[in-house]
Amino acid sequence: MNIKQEILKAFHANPGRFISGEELSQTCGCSRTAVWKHIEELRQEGYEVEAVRKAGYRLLAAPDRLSAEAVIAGLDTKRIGQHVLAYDTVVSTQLLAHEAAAKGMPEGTLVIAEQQTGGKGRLGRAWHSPKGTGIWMSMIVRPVIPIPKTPQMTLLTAVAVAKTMQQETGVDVKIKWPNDIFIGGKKVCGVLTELNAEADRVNYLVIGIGINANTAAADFPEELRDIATSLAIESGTTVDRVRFIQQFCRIFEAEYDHYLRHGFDRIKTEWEACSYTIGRWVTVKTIHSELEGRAVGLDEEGVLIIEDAAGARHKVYSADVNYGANE
Ligand code: BTX
Repeated sequence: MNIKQEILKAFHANPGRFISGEELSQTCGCSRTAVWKHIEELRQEGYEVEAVRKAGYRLLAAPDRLSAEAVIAGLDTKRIGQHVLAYDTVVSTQLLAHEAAAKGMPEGTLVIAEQQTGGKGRLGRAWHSPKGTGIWMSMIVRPVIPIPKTPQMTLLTAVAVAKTMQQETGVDVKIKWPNDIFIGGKKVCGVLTELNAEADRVNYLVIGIGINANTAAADFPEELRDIATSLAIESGTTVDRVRFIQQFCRIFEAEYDHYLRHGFDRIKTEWEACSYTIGRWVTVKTIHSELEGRAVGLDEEGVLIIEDAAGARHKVYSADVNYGANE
């Protein structure tokens, strides 16, 4: 048993309340001295724990650090987030999540880091991931769905992130097809879905989520200053990153379970409701061609439908979308 984990869980289950050393030692199945030793360790890690004779211990404040224990302690999900691999500095959480998935880590495993030195965007682009300000995480999922449906998981993830942002900060967010989340025309989050599959079977997906949570304007490099923003800049308050991840796990799991049972319909409706793309005049660039037209909606599979000037409808599976000058 991870004693520190159990102590934190007990604190979360009893917010603001003192828990006696005796009670903690029973919950954790260890001696009161061992409880005391692990509380000392938590203090070293930045947790503020008050100790009062006869009353016991109570948690006053947790550090702003993404540890596995902190994320798991307040989590009320069945599988999403129940396994967390937390790091300080990594090249990319995507790489580590692929390794973990290949070793058999279960569905819902999260790989999170305080900083990425080689954060990946789509098509070889880079994702700026400065230390301690963002949520840089990759999630392993193993949906039993046909391979052509896997892009729906990107749309599902974007809906879950958008809902979490709205719930936690109240800001009005929009999703740009397929994978970006915007606030007031600036990017606050990107989603990168990578697939590992055999001929006709999904082995697993690694869904990478990069969220500018508490990034200050000055933390963005020159080239991103006009196009990127953060939740803190837009809402004026610091985001509790641990709580945000826990809420995201809860919302994602509910959407995902519904999707696995009932299909894509609900995601389609929710996605369209907060879409930045639908109704706009766009230029769509695929590897093979370029197309201009109005984005009119998603089809029932999650494919973007563009209507060109002549009224012909085109299906777009994977592409970069740019907006017209007046859009
Ligand atoms: P994307 O290719 O749609 O977006 C990348 C583009 O976004 C860059 O070319 C740049 O213009 C801009 N950009 C880069 N960094 C930022 C930032 N911090 N905020 C706003 N705009 C930025 C989107 O790719 C998918 C990104 C996924 C990132 C996550 S983080 C955890 C996981 N690990 C990893 O290496 N990638 C994913």
